[in-house]
Amino acid sequence: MNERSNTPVTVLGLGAMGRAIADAIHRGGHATTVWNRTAGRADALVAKGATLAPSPTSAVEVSPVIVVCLLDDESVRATLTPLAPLLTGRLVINVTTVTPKQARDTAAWAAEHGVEYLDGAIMAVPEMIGLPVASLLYSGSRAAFETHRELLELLGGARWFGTDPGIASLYDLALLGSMYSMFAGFAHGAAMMASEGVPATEFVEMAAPWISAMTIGLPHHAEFFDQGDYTTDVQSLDFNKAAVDTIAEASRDQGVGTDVIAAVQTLIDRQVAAGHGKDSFARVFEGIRRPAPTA
Ligand code: FVH
Repeated sequence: MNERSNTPVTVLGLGAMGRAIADAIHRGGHATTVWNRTAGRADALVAKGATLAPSPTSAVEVSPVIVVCLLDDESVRATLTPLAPLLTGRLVINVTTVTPKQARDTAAWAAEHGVEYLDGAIMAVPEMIGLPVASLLYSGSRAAFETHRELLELLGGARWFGTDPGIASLYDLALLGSMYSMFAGFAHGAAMMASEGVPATEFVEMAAPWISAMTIGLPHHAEFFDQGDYTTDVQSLDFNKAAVDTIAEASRDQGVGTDVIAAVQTLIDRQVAAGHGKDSFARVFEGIRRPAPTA
């Protein structure tokens, strides 16, 4: 089931991402109406043929599909709440970064007002929007996803993760969480090398291929996590504890902060203290999934 390719679309929010989205939708042949709290951000889009609406009300009443790309959940709620009566019978696609709970709450609010709701998460920067390298995750209304798939694919790869409106956002934040930890690990390594005057631009030549090569182990870790059996005859927690403690000691010797590596030490130590030193390093997953109660 496909939408008509010329379905009018309204985009609320013209920050860097909202502008990229509106541009891709307009280039895709949809009559595109845009609104932004602060005037002036629509100029380039209007020059290309998009329509600037003077208010959120006039923006949403002209389109059956409303794409919301604002700063955060608070700005989404502040913008959508007064529009509720007008949104009834329309589809809201919210690609603002929110928590799973916020996505579910907005979906519940939408359902109360007869608004169809699709939550989206953008795994891309604005420059990637419209290219196959952009990946957008969706959850919520399956009918909306299938009906408007062509529209969604104007933005990049589109994948639907289920009717739970929070699951796309959970994937988004889990992926971002993995990424931030990886970048923090790289910053720690770069700080160690900087302590001896090695520039990060030199260190990265070793670090990037090393980190990339190590990702080959992720599926093996994933199997441990899913099975909950961490029995191993290689690279036990005891073995890794020695390595990680040595990294922490070397960091201190070099006058470098241990914040990042200390977090890894804490995770290992918790498992070792519970008697799991012979198990795989992958067992740290258990300490994250079920954190120790705080005093
Ligand atoms: N830019 C990126 O690389 C990332 C990639 C991954 C996903 N994010 C998320 O996309 C949302 C929007 O991001 P953005 O890059 O467009 O953000 P800004 O350029 O800062 O624009 C923010 C827009 O939100 C408007 N806004 C803020 N507060 C309010 C409010 N209370 N009421 C109405 N609108 C509001 C702001 O308007 P203005 O400041 O121009 O008046 C911008 O239109 C975001 O969730 C990212 O996490 C992007």
